[in-house]
Amino acid sequence: MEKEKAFYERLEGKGVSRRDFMKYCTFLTAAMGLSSSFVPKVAEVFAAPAQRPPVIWLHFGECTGCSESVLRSQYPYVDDLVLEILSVEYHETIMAAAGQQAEDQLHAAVKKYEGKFICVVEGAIATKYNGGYGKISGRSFLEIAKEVCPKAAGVICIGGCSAYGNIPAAAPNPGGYVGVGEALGIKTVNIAGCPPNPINFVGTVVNYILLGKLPELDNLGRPLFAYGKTIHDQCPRRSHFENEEFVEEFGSEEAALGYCLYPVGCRGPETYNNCPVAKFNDGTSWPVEAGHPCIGCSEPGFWDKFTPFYEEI
Ligand code: FSX
Ligand code: SF4
Ligand code: F3S
Repeated sequence: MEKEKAFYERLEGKGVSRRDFMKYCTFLTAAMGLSSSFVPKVAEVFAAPAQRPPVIWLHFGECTGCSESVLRSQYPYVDDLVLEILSVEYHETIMAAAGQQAEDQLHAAVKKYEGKFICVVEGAIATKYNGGYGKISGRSFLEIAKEVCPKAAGVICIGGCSAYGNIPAAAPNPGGYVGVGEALGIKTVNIAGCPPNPINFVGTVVNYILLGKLPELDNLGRPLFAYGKTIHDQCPRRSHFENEEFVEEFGSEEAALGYCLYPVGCRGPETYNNCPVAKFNDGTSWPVEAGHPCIGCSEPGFWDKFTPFYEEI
């Protein structure tokens, strides 16, 4: 009770009402594919966490857009919520320590929480030339990943780079960049997207805390609650050429189809993600709604597989 009271006071101090918070929990519960009866339990995970899993968050070859996406862009308070439910022991972008101090913190955290921590990885790993194309503090990404990941209770790849190689692995890829699973020969939970939707990461973590297990995954390691359907299956623009009323309104099937971005290279029919429902920036919009074709950012093989962009393939 005390914990919960202090939590709501902290939220209010940041200008977030209890109502806003419950709205967020309702949205998150639905996005996780759980029934509304779970809303109070989801709220409790944040307000009075029974446990806060320790997290070691590694950065390899990437743009840090994934951290930005989780920590800033959605609800203004989502960063605080992430920090409420997770005990982030190491995260290069947000930690105060630097240099040797940061290195020491990493080693100490791995030792202290061995077998218990969640390893969140952002970014791809260079595998050629002994991992020589990507190093931190004199050690290759490959060396660091080999040391840290096997000691974790589970590895969550946040973003397409750590999941499948993504942009760092785009041709000609001289460093031999690949995703973490491929580099280490391990199974990872893949929160795909470039960047992924923060709700898909938070939903995965809340699922782990609430139900004691990771969510069900597809054969590419992506949580089914978020990546179970294609963009096209959920796209409002689709209705324009499949709905008789729209066709009538537009005058012809061809004109109604003109509203769809397929002719300018939309990869929605082959891309699995929940963007049309989850949206970005506090539910403001998502690429196709903003007039830009989906470029397939949550699929393995992105970027190369979907270029040249803006052309029908
Ligand atoms: Fe990759 Fe994330 Fe794209 Fe960037 O760190 S998925 S380049 S948005 O930031 O890894
Ligand atoms: Fe499908 Fe893209 Fe057209 Fe939407 S815009 S209906 S996702 S092809
Ligand atoms: Fe990516 Fe397509 Fe969504 S480009 S952000 S999966 S609409």
